[in-house]
Amino acid sequence: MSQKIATFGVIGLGYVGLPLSVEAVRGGGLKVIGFDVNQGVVDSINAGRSHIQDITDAEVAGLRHQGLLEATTDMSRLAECDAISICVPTPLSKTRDPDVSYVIAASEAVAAALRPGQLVVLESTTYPGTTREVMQPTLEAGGLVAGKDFHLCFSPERVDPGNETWTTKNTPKVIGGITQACGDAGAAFYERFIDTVVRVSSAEAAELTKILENTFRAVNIGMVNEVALISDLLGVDVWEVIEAAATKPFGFMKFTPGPGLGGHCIPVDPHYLSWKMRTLNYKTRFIDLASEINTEMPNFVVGKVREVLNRNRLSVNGSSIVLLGVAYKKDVNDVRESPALDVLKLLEADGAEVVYHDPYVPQWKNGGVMHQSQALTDELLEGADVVVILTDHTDFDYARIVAKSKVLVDTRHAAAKELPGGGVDSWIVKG
Ligand code: SAJ
Repeated sequence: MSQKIATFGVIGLGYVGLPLSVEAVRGGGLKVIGFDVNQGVVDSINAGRSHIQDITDAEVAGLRHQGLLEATTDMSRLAECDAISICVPTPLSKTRDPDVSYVIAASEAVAAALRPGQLVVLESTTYPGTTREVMQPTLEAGGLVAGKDFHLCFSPERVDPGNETWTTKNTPKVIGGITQACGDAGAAFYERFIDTVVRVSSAEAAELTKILENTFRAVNIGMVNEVALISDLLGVDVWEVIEAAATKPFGFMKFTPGPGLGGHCIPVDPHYLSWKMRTLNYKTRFIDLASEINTEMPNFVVGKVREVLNRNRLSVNGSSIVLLGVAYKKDVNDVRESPALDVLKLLEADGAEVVYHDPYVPQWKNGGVMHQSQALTDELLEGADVVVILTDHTDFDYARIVAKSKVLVDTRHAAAKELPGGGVDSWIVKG
């Protein structure tokens, strides 16, 4: 059946869906119809432009020119697709519970167009059970049966934004079906354009695999952030300790402390598992503790700003602070869940006058206020009471930042190499 698949539908043309679409055309000889509710995204792709950092305009324009990629908001055209992947957001609600409304909306659109022989795959990170408990009933409502009339699988996305080494094509792809026949069909399909397909026995196993991957990161980042808090109390340089531990050639994996946990994956996905386990009366202690420590880090960073202002007999109130980097991690333009949001709010709550510079984020809407990235002039650095490095973008000129800043707090250990003698402590580089 997988060889008969000629037209591939991708719902959600974001950092997962657009690269998946491009790879399916390039490697799988497929024609792709991309579906998105955002007319601007659809128009941009149909005009041969990419709104995603990892895909160039030329790649989109080339596929458009060959007539192998088109985008639409018309969900009825899902009937034209032999295979459909759902790559929509799975955020947390305001009450920090899973919000699977986008998955449900996409499932309902697929159900309305479902026909025998189609393959449907959910890629959005979600709690174990979503595919079988939420998607399957929605898709079977019209009388077709999963594993018999159509196939239904879960296959987690593993896109690492900005990672040029590991791409959609060469990152191993895990997949599990509602039935074995579903898994067979899904694996055979992805094998047409993804180098390595890893088959697991069920949709639940695939869903939990992804949550394990991201929980592993959240918990280890939480652990290393706690080591940073401990080192600060002990007067030990946490960066020195981590570098030394990382010399161990086995049994250790390096994670680094920072201003907190950002992105729309790592701070979010483990809470999908916590929520699911609460429904089974189980408390996911590691996830909850890691979250407690990670969400403490912005406050710790602001404490360092207060500390260095105090050393200079200045109050936070009325001080001028420059944040360098507001994206959630280096070399990306995404500010979702960025710890910079929390640092800004805490400093402004104390009356500080805060501006930012981030070449990846020309403007930044925060709390209804639109902030503009300031040009990184000598005057900006020299005029600040405190400069705070929040995101260690590769192309920052750290030597200049150290030279021109009177007082510098570095939350990423990015500028330390410019001060061989070391700073005041692991965080206050100049003060
Ligand atoms: N962070 C630290 N210390 C670390 C590593 C990361 O503070 O040692 C912070 C980062 O600054 C960032 C957050 O954690 O704010 C998350 O960073 P991340 O490196 O986990 O990257 P994400 O969220 O962009 O994407 C991750 C993917 N990244 C890596 O594996 C390196 C991957 O786990 C998933 O494919 C992706 O989440 C996803 O979509 O689930």
